This record gives sequence, structure tokens and C-alpha cells, in this order.
Amino acid sequence: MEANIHFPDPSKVREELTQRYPAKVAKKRTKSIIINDPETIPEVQANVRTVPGIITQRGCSYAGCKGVVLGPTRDIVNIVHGPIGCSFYAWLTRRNQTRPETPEHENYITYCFSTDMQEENVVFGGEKKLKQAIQEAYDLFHPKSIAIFSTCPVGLIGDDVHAASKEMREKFGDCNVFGFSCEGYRGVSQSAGHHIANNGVFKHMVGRNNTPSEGKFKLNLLGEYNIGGDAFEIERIFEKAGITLVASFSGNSTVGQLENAHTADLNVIMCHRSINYMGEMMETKYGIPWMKVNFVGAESTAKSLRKIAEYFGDEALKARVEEVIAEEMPKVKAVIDDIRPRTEGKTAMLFVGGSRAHHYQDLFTELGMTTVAAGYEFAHRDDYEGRHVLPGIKVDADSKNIEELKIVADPERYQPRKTEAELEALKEKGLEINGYEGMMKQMMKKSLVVDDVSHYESEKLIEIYKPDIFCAGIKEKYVVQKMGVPLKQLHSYDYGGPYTGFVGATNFYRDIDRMVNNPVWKLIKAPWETAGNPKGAELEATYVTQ
Ligand code: CFM
Repeated sequence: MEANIHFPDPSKVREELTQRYPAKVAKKRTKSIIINDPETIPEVQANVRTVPGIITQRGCSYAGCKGVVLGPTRDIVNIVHGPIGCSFYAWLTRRNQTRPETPEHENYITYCFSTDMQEENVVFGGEKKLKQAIQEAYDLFHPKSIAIFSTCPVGLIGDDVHAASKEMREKFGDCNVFGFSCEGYRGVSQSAGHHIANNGVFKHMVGRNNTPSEGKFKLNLLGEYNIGGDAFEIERIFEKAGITLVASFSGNSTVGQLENAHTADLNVIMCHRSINYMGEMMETKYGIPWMKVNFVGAESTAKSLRKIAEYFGDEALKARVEEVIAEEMPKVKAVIDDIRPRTEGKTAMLFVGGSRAHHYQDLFTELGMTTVAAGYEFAHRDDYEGRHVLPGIKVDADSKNIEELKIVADPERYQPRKTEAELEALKEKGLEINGYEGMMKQMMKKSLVVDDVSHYESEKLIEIYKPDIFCAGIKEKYVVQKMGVPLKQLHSYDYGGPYTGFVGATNFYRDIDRMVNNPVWKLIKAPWETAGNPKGAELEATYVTQ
């Protein structure tokens, strides 16, 4: 589809974004700045090291493992083995929520557990302190599970978190202690941490409890982390439709759910980037197919529900899903009918981690807005171009750093949920099993796709396109807003959410309406602009020399 709005010439934009770089850097960045064509999707350079000196949006491997995948778990004591800063800055900033059955039930999300490594531990080793911390957590809380997360110094000095975890696990007998080698420097971004986390959760948790789960249509929701309450809305919809959620990885999850997840009959994946490994491993070991869904956007929610019903192939479920959609949609429509005349024709840019830059385009489409440029911080080529490119992705030294678990079918518990013929029949109905088409297929021709966008490039993009809204995170927020463009945080949602499902869609429409139609942005003069700056147009900094 061609855009109905005027785009600047994208090849000129690419030139402008890279012309100030040294030649070698410009050459490298050009491979990550791609002019989209949904018909013949071009290759995007992704999941490669950021050029030193470039201000990136990326985080680290520890962030991906501890913060992203394990962070939302409620009843695991997640201990960070490292200096206190690594823990403190990961403490509740992601706005992942949870809802214990009662206020008395375990909930460790509000805590910040750290071994608080000091110089002495870095020099002489920190394992003793780590074991003391595990013991202290056990004595205080008697949790079902304790997980240990390695920060950079742990890898540098060689503390063996796995041996320490094993020793304590055997000592306690009733507490599953396990560790993650997710040092910040592993891999090129937090994506490495996702993979490490998937491996650990799969090895140490999934399959520990074989009690059959109840329900007729049982699934796991993978890659939904309950930011701003997103998972609560999806849970509400599932319940209404008669779909049983066995486990959520990992928003609003419990140890019991994760250990029992292999008893579900389908895995639906929200965030492909962070958790596709889990889907693959569960398929191989237990025979559970996975399916990509998207509950961001009212239409996408309806579509995902229909896909689930089709998978189970039950007429009563299909009918119930239609009833739910018919009940929910009029409320959504009432809001969109009011708002869309004010948002129609506006433009958005999305630069978020690994999935949301794709998913949120659906909500902008519902608002009649066009995504002119988008990109991921750390996703891989398959998230851009679709999983069919997987065999062609070359494994570099950074990826080799991350363990690939060798999974085989479980001799007793492997049970294919669908026969080959059934899977084929589903495929013919358009249901893609174990597949993902990626972001670019859905984006307009000539829109820009930028992987690991740099700070400089995002400023340039704003100057050139003057989008009505820019979506990114807290590091970008105030710089962008000083340029007179509202920034919606799509990591933490600012103070908003949920944005999933039907209720979430209406929340998003309202928030975006308020932002893109707020006259305040046109009144803003950046501090370095001439008007009101008695010293002239130059930006000045004050600093002391001693
Ligand atoms: Fe998946 Fe996420 Fe994302 Fe992500 Fe993240 Fe996140 Fe994200 Mo921030 S798991 S890839 S590592 S959807 S924390 S909930 S918002 S960068 S786009």
C-alpha cells in the first residue's frame, strides 16, 4: 500500500541521517536504515553491535533477563548479584503489575534484592556473600523459588552463580534456587538476556509439576509482561470467552503456573522477540504448537481471538468468541467515532525495543494515523522481515556467546496436540502455526525502517518528518518534547495503560488524542532558540574546571 500522505524522499532522508558520520560508520548504519517495500521486503541489518560513541537506546543483557523476563514474576525472590546500582535502577521502573490472590499471598515485586557487591567482593570473590544473601532470603520469606542474576563484575571475576545456587537448592530441599549468567556485556543488547532467561526458565521451571491443568481450551500467553495492567485485560477477555490461561510468561504469573505450563494445548506469543525460544522449546519437548497473536489494537484483539478459536476448532468456542467481540466492539466504536476525526491523517514514529514498534502500529491505524518510520532497539531480522529468513541469518561471535539448548522430545510427556494433517488444514485456513511475518509486511511502502536508531538519527528524523507523535522511552522523552513533539512512552506507558484488548484500545485512543491535539506543543520554544534567550542562538553550558 502506498502512503496517502506526503513522504520526503526516503533515500535522501537516509543520506541526511548518515552524512555526518565517518565513512565507515555511515556504511554500517546505512545497512540498518531501510526503505520499506512490503511486497519485496529488503534485508535489514539487525542484532549487531552498536558503533562505540553512538548514543543508542539499547539496554544490556542483564536488563533483558532480570528486568524483562523474570522481573514480572510475583513469587520468585529475584536476587541481583552485583553492585547496588544494577538493582536499584531496575526496581519497579517498568511498571509491570501483578495481582496476588489476597494481600497475604506472596508478592516480591515491590522488593529490591541485591547482594550489594563492594570492592572487597570484586577483588576477593563474591560467592560467599551471594550464599549469605540466598540464606537470608530463604530464612525471611521461605519462597518457592529464588533466582540469581549475574551482573558484569560477576562474570569478570568468575563467581559461579550456578554452583552456589545448586549448593543452596540442595541444602534447602524445598526451594528451587537457580542462577542466570546474564552479565550485562553478553550479546549486543538485552535480546541476549531474553534468550538466557528463556533457557533458565525452561530448564529449571517448566515441566516440574505434572498435575493436569483444568479447562477445555487451555493455553499459555507468552511474552506478555503486564506493563500498566495489559495482562489483566487479556485475562478478562479470555475468561469471558471461556479460554483457560494456564500460565502467563511472565506478567502476573506464579511459580506454580510456570511449572505447569507444559500441560496447556497451545502457546500464543505476544512478544515474539523476547520469548520465541520458549515457544520453540515447548513445541519440541512437549508437542505444543505456538501461534503469534497481538492483543494491541481492538481489531487485532478480535482477530487473535478468532485465531485461537479456529485453532481449537470448537464451534461453541467460536460462537462465544463472536459474542464477546460483538459485546465489546460497540464500546470501542463509540470512542473511536468521537476521536478519529481529530487524529485522522496524523503521523507517528515508533522506536521501541523488539515488539511494540510493530504492535502499536495497529492502534495508530485504528486512529487513522500513519507510521512514517519505525524500528526496534534490539530485535532480529525475523522480527522485521519474517521468520522465513531465519535459516539465512548468520551466527556471529556475539550470538555464539549465548547457549543454544539442545532440546529433544520428552520420552513420556511429548504429545503432539495436533496431527500433521490437522496443522496442514489450519494452515490452509490461513492460520500460521509457529510463524511470524514480521513488521515490514504491514508497513507502508517507502516508510523508513531503522534498526537500533541513534539519538542523532532520531533528532534528524523529527526535523525532517515533523511527526505528530514520537513513541520511545524515558531517555528520549524530554529531548523529543523540547523539540515540540509529544513523546508517548511505549515501554512504561508514562502513567497510562492498560493498552491491550478492547478496554486498552480505548485508553490508548484517548491518550493519543490528548497528546497530538494539545496546542501546547506549538507554543514551545526550546531553550536554545533565539526568542527569549538574551544570549542569542548559541547553546551554552556552564562548567567548572576544578
Ligand atoms: Fe517484548 Fe516487551 Fe518489547 Fe521487550 Fe523491553 Fe518492554 Fe519493549 Mo521496554 S519484552 S521486546 S525487552 S514487548 S521492556 S514489555 S517495552 S523494550 S518493545
